[in-house]
Amino acid sequence: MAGKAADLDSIISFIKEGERFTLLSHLSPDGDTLGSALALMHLLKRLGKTCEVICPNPVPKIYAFLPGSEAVLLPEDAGGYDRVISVDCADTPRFGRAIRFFTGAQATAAIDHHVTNPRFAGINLVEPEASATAEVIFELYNRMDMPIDSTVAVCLYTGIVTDTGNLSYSNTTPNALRIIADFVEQGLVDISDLNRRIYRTVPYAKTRVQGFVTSRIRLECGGAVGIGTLTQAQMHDFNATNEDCEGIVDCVRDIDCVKIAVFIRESADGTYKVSLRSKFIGDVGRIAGLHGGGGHERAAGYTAHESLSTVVADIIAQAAAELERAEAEQ
Ligand SMILES: [Mn+2]
Repeated sequence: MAGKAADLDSIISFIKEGERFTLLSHLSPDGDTLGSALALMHLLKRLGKTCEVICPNPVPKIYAFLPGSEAVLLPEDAGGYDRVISVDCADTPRFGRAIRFFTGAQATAAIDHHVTNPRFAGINLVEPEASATAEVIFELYNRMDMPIDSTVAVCLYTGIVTDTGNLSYSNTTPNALRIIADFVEQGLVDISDLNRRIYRTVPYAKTRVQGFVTSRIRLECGGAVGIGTLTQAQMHDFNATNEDCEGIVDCVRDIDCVKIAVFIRESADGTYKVSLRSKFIGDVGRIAGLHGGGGHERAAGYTAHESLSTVVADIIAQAAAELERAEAEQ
């Protein structure tokens, strides 16, 4: 049997053999980890299983429309069951303070699509060729002959579109498009309604803080490196939450001359969260790796403990060196 089918069947046995499950979503939850975990929760409940979804952070307001999102628990409100399935988590630090549920479980499984996933669970269904974990959950439904209704389709659709930049990034596979096409054909999702909820429902504070950062972007290396910064004091001025700062790095990336985009945001504890993007050239995962961070060629990040001016100087030097290295390699 092909590896993928065997891994799917291992997860199916894992599900059939258990009665109570804890599903874990990752830190700073996105549409894929939440949509996938909720779609899996609906599957387990239909099989008559007991199931809880735990996320180390509250569900972002923007994802409150996901069917079942009100059931997602913070670690302190959860009991923890004997079987744990992690969803869309590339490694165990992604569990944050929910890690005790994983380490304390009797049996563990992981469903994911990150190529860097070290297969940390007892049973691992990791498909790097899938656009999103939601695509893997879709395969699970199919292999179990479980019908997909509108509730599940909305969860899976959200996972796929949010991980593919609304079906526009290079990880947008024909399979992802086929899944969405089938959902539309069967009348299971209303694309314009979901597009409005996911992409055109922006808090006032987010729009303003984004404008503040983008109006002060600094270009370095002849414009090839773009840098935006935001301190806690500035965030307070705009009443902006961490959630409101999502996506600012993409605005930097989209500037025509920029090859490597950087967004540096101060965290409440005084450290700096550095988000990196590249387009066409330059491996930002390599830069993040120098700082103990993670990610891949086009999107990565790390936490810095130095002063803002040092963090800025370091990243300019490293982005320039990375562009030089990548250009020499071409
Ligand atoms: Mn994902």
